[in-house]
Amino acid sequence: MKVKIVKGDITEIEADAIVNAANSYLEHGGGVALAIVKKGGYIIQKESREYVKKYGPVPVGGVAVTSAGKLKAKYVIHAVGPRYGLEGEDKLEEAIRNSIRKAEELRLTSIALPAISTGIYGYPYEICAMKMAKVIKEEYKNLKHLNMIIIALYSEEAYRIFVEILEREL
Ligand code: AR6
Repeated sequence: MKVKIVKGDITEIEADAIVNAANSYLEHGGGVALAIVKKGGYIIQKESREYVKKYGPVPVGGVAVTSAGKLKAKYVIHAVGPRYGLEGEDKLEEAIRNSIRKAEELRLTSIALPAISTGIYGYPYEICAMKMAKVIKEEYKNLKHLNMIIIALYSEEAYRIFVEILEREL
């Protein structure tokens, strides 16, 4: 199992699945979510609405899968992170864990994750990085298909904090 930390735009990454930092209604209005729909195409928003219509809103900590439209990835795994101050860190851990488990369930070999909840939802990068490290340490033994986890950080600051924490914790 390889863990790669990269600085840049997650929509450019070649991985079987990319994870979106979504809200429960899968309305992709800002941040990574908007970037994914802009580049992948409206099909991602359309399938997201169909999902919510069929199954209801995705709970905080939960995930939903759509196709990836024009992106290089095969799937988008929409993970609903918690809002800082409103929903707890346990939900951030759950969102990360469910993303990785879903990719494994789909028999994918690679997944790219953004720093879920650290933009519009306000979580500090440190908490997200610690949760990523914890989940990876706990899950990697159970992974048969997934052999590459890419963490994509948009800002220099996020990149620096994630490298420091993951190098220490993994
Ligand atoms: N590639 C990688 N990381 C990115 C990109 C990108 N293209 N764009 C932003 N980031 P956010 P959240 C970073 O706000 O906090 C949306 O409206 C960003 O710097 O996308 O979970 C959804 O629809 C930050 O570190 O997600 C929800 O309503 C991280 O990605 C809500 O925002 C996450 O920021 C979710 O908020």
